Amino acid sequence: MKKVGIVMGSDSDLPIVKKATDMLRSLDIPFEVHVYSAHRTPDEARDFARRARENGFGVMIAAAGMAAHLAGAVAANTTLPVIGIPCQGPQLDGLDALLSTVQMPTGIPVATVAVNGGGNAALLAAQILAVEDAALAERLNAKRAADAAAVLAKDADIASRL
Ligand code: RP5
Repeated sequence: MKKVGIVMGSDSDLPIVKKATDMLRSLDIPFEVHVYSAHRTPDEARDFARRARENGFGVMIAAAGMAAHLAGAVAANTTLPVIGIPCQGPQLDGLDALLSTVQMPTGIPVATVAVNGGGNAALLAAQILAVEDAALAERLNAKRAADAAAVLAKDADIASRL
């Protein structure tokens, strides 16, 4: 199976990235994680993206906060699909990172998930890989069914809590 390549701009983004790695692990999807910054280590971020396809990656996830240019910088250097996670920083509630990640120019797309949306980033990566992987698609179907059953259990219980 193709791997998911994950980069974060700082180790301070780790709690958000952990949501993604936990989800990937639960779906038996291999991944590799790095701390590469678009601003502090631009050469390493660029090289990882440029070699990603030949190194066996199928999707990239980039998590960054504040002036969050990492997902765009990765996307500029690969034609693999890139998923951006805007991470909430100390100011502006993550709106800075959201706009920096989502507002990409035509030609260099970044599929941007919600602020701090590590879980959905992993699920979107899984769904991309599942286009060509029937066994993974089955695992995703099973997760959807389990999630729905959990909601219906809450529905059955809600009246007793009022
Ligand atoms: C961004 O700046 C990182 O992705 C992080 O979210 C933010 C702050 O980084 P640190 O100062 O915590 O290393 O590049």
